[in-house]
Amino acid sequence: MKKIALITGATSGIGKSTAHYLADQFYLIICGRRRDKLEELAHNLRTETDVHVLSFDVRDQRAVNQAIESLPSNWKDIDVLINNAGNAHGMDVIHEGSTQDWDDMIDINVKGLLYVSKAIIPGMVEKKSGFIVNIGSIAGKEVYPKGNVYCASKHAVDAITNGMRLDLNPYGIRVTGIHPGLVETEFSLVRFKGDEEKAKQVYKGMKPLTGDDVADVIKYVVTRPPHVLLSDIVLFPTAQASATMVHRES
Ligand code: NDP
Ligand code: 8X3
Repeated sequence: MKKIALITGATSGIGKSTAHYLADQFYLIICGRRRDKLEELAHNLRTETDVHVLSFDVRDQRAVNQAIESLPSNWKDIDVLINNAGNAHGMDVIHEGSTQDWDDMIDINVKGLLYVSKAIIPGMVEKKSGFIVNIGSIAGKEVYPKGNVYCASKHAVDAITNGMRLDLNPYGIRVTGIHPGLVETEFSLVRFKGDEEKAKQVYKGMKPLTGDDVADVIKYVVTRPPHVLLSDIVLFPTAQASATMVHRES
């Protein structure tokens, strides 16, 4: 029988690709705010696996708990948690940043990840098994100009990931941090508040990763034998050597 994987941020980008990549080996709980996109994805995935849709905002702890508690009994035994929901909001020097953007990034990328984890990890502890994959970023390993609060939120994800691995070690729960560089998804469109031209510039003259590239690595990580743990992975497109060094053809 297949195990159950829950993916946050499955309505687009890395999360959506991950749902497609995991469908042959897992039953899937797909999460996000945009229910129409989740229903469409579920419809497409159901040719391959069983799918349960949960629509909630990770910022709202009550909604997170209600969603997880609402799972039918045959969906409650979650084996794999992919904490992927998140975004950058804005890209400004620190003295010009919007406090709303700061709140959004801390509330979604950090507190949202914690709320979802708190709702699911106790079940893993009880059965002494489970797998958690936290999607960090190269922004969680380095800080780049105007990245300030987004980088802080992803450094927090890195620290939380390492803390989870320590605390959950006695329970046989594996915890992996995956830290991608440039991936072309809705990410830059969200960061630049719908400005398509600005979003396109981010990937100009280089070949970025796709959501599928990251999903492929996630699938590899979560399908290793039970005694094997890839703890921390930085994943770049070939044209990228660091957060700030990207080779571009002009
Ligand atoms: P997308 O914008 O394509 O996807 C973001 C996902 O997060 C969407 O499914 C969105 O769903 C969900 N999400 C955002 N806010 C909330 C919220 N408040 N509550 C619930 N779900 C939410 O971007 P990516 O696929 O690129 O991003 C996925 C992860 O990868 C993020 O954590 C991002 O920081 C990280 N990352 C991205 C990189 C890149 O270059 N693209 C590089 C490194 C890391 P919905 O809007 O429907 O709620
Ligand atoms: C997304 C990658 O370089 O835009 O986390 O921060 S970057």
